[in-house]
Amino acid sequence: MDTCLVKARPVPAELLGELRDSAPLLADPAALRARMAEDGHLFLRGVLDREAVRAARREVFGRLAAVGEVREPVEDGLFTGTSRRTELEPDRGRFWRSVSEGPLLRAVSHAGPIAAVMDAVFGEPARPQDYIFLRAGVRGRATDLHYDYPFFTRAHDRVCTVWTALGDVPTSDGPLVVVEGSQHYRDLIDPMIGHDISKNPERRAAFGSDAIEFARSRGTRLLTADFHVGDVIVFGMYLAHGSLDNHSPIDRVRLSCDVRWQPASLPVDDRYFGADPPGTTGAGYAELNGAKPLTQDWHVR
Ligand SMILES: O=C(O)CCC(=O)C(=O)O
Repeated sequence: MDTCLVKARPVPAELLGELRDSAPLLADPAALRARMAEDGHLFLRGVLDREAVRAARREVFGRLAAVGEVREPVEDGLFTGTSRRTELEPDRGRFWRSVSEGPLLRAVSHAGPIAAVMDAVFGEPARPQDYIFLRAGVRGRATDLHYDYPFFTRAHDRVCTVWTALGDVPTSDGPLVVVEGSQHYRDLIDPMIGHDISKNPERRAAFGSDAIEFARSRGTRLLTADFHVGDVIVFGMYLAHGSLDNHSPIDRVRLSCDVRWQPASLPVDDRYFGADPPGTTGAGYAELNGAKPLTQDWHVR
């Protein structure tokens, strides 16, 4: 792995680990579920159709190229440093919704191999939320550590996040990072139970300390990997995660999506389902960071 940065500081070697590949366990769903219960996540290398993922990447970056944000050839995902999105697409939410509903993206995020993977993870037929968090992150961007519980457990907690690298995402480009063992941090998890972020937005989901300080204080490690086309990571609502900084030396935009899946037999949270889902706050796709034009002013947050 290349240098991993958090808030522009390298993660010390003793606080860093590599995600272990659980893809071989797909042949044994009981063992797969045991691994999920043990680790709180499953890193699955090469489980998606690589050509389909590349097609999804071209589809999304093609839309960003049309608003002046990404250079040709679009599959390289290089940021131009400027944007004409606001003038060309003044309705941010509508634009982002249309990008998020791209058929080639959906063929990867909501159908194909991932559906069988998630049936195996739950041990019963699974379904994805319609709402998708598509993330195009320029250099300097990162996601603070948090648990997903406050966002997605209004109906129940048998919900998993599937985070998909839409292209290679080496550690220099700021891939997902998880906190090893954080599914056991009762001091953080117990007070979170019943916390619904949209009912109590002033109580932040993110942690106060950055990922390096947090890992050090817990005597644990941050786990990540050089993600390749076709890789996904699946994790539950009780695993702390965030991302590394994107410090791509060539200004490559980190492209990924995350979608929540659940057993099809269980009730759904209406906010994330339907033809035009309202999302966490009710603003639909307009509420997502992805809906904002890419700018060089991104700061790590
Ligand atoms: O992709 C990221 O930067 C963060 C993703 C995340 O928080 C999630 O998938 O729940």
